[in-house]
Amino acid sequence: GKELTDVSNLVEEIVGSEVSIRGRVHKNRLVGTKLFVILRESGFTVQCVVEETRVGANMIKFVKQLSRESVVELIGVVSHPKKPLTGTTQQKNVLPRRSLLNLPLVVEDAARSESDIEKSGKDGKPAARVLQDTRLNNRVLDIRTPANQAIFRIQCQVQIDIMICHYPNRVLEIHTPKLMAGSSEGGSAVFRLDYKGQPACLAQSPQLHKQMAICGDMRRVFEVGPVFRAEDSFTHRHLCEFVGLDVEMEIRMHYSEIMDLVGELFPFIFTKIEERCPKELESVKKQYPFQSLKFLPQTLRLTFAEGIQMLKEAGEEVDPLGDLNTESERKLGQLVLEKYKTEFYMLHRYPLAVRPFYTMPYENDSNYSNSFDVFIRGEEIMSGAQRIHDPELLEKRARECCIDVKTISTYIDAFRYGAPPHGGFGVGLERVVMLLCALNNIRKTSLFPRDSQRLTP
Ligand code: ATP
Ligand code: AMO
Repeated sequence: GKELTDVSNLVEEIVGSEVSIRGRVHKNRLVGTKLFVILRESGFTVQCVVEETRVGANMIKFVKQLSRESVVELIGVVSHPKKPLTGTTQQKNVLPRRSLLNLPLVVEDAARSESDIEKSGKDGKPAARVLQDTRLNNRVLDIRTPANQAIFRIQCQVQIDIMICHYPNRVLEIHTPKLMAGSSEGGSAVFRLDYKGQPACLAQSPQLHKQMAICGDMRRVFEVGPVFRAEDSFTHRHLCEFVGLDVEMEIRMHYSEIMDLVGELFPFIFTKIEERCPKELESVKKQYPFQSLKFLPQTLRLTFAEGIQMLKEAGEEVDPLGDLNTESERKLGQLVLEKYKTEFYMLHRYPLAVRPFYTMPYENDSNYSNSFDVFIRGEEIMSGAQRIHDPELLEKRARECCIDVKTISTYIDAFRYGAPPHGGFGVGLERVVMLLCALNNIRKTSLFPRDSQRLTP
């Protein structure tokens, strides 16, 4: 058969030519003897005008009874509409030919989709009010909406851009085990399981193994992979399984080298997304309006103490050696935006007490540490730090943090044969996309989300 043309490619240049398209029946309306079928493909829509004089009465009868969401394939001529169209993304008509209007490939249970997901607003876009749970229960149908098609294209582009940055810089992509003998980030949020009679955990992070790769002289490594956290509570930004983007690297002089990398990587990603995904950003904005992210070419870096000072001056009560709660983080995000005109910044030199055991204490004041968090629109997307590379100190810190040292003895041993100074960071992909598009819930950026209540679909 004829090669398929994407609906998004039905543009001015091909008016008058014959195309073959495949899509879903988005809407189906009979006016006189003409059927107006809006066909949707990957979030783009086009009007197909099915005329009895061209296709015959039987075909009209057949097309009329097609349920919404059925997949059809047809061949027709692209033409200009008489009046500007309002209900479609493409300003073109397709006029199907009699002999080549194919039978539907699949007829879906459209009744369900119609009642649950596609209760359309006026211009044919799905109502935003449909409950999140209903959407997630019917995720396959939900993914078909233009905004969701766009979200996952943006997510893919973020990942591509990270790869583009890493590969030429000789950062090695690695794959670490997800089945572990012990936890790496602290005990409570870990999934425990039985590993053929041995107690085991699902990896809470590639942390221990990415550091061991550095001990194995791999110099600079990164990993993109699943991360498991047995989060108890149900929040807008915590999943029980998410995609972690992790980096670990040798440090030459100072842990700021890690922040330099982050400071370059993210402005690059933000710029590339705007360049490569303009249609997708538009699509998301149409469904969930948001302002483009404000960021500086030179990423802003504040110390934790400076952040605390700003919050205090604004009348907030904060513990200078404690962690910031979600509200304080948001508030600081606002203050930073007002003062520095950026919604992307780093906060570093956190109090040691609130960081994981492997974090390097600050050499001049052991109340603090060589660590940082990174924020988009006042919410955390990343944690990073220099790591302890002295095995005695590492073991001491693990004990102080109540880690069962037996379960990580092979990790601590890795440092006994000489280890270079090093550090790295971990980012959550779903959080980056959620905050880039200012979405209110991380479930919107997870294809099949897993949270404290959801294990299906
Ligand atoms: P991570 O745990 O990965 O460092 P996070 O975003 O979960 O990242 P935390 O450092 O755990 O951040 O916590 C920061 C703040 O977020 C906490 O002080 C708390 O207010 C809030 N928070 C964290 N986890 C939860 C949760 N499961 N439920 C509700 N609030 C939480
Ligand atoms: P941390 O625990 O801060 O650090 O996790 C790093 C980043 O992962 C994301 N994230 C989550 N995303 C969705 N749901 C969750 N439950 C969740 N928990 C965390 C966040 C967070 O900033 N080993 C260190 C990283 C390092 O130092 O290299 C770590 O795991 O975006």
